[in-house]
Amino acid sequence: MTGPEHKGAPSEDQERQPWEDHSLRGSLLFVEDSQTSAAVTVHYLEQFGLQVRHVTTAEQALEVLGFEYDLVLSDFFLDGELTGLDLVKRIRARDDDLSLLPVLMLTSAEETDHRISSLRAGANDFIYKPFHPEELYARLHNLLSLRHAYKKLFTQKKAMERLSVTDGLTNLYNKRFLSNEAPALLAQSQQSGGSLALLVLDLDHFKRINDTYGHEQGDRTLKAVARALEEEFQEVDLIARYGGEEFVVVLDQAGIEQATIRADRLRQRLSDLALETPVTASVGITAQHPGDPRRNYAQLFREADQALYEAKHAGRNRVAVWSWDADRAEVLASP
Ligand code: GH3
Ligand code: MG
Ligand code: MG
Ligand code: MG
Repeated sequence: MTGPEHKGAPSEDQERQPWEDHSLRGSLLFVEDSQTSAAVTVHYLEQFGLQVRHVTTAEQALEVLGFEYDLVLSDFFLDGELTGLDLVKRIRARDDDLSLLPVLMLTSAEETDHRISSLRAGANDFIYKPFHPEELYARLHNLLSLRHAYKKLFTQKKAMERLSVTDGLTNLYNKRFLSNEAPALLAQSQQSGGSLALLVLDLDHFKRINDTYGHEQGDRTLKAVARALEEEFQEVDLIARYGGEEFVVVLDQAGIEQATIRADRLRQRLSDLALETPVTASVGITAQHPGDPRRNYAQLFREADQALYEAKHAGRNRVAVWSWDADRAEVLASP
């Protein structure tokens, strides 16, 4: 397949060329208004092993641009209002990670100004038309290698970020995340005039489970409790394992009555778990009401913790609620 714009195209009886071995990986958005030039280029790109989406204008390219692409290959002059240069500028101006997509520009050898302006606008590289397929292959290979390395690092970074905020045993958020996030949630809730409730939960006589059935059974119990928490508080963004057998739930948009009902349902859920080693929990609750910005997160936490202490003291397996009026916790009727 030969064309006026392409040098070095292989003929039927020639040996396979190195660029024909389908060794490139990736998905490419190809912007070219000339149909003949596009047909030849797409042929090569597919031989390289790439998945290709071909459009003829920058406008279309911007419309379909998405995270599935690894690279944009664009002609400089295009049908439509926008040029390849405009396309680069718009990609680089995005406020998401698509702004980092590699762009390879197709220009003619005489278009020095366009080449310079494209590079200055953020194009990563350019290639002259007519191009030799091996040169196109080499330039794409370089850009895609960097792209794949970047994506791998990005995935690893995300995994590390996730690990740094979660608890390894239960997969719930950890104390560090809670300490950063809960005050922010409280501030947001205060600004928007909403309510927010805080639950602190501690398993009862958990040490006995470890002592009697072993640490591994204790771990399985902790995981089962974590799943029960996730099921009861499905819509909640912040459920954390605060310590060994202590958990915290931040209930956004909930007042004290609602939080109390939910806590009692959770208690019920735990007793319904039918675990090899049954477990109960004591829960302390407090809440921030709209128009009551007096208490900060640390104060709320102290109140919930004090309520938890009262629940333990009153015999465990129960819920206690902080009362502002009495300035102490009130234990709900025993189960
Ligand atoms: P109380 O009702 O007063 O809360 O009694 P408790 O036995 O639950 O309280 P205590 O704080 O004395 O014991 C908590 C136990 O939780 C002690 C510790 O061995 C256990 N624990 C903490 N983290 C883990 C863990 O990751 N796995 C297991 N299996 N046990 C843990
Ligand atoms: Mg063109
Ligand atoms: Mg404890
Ligand atoms: Mg305990």
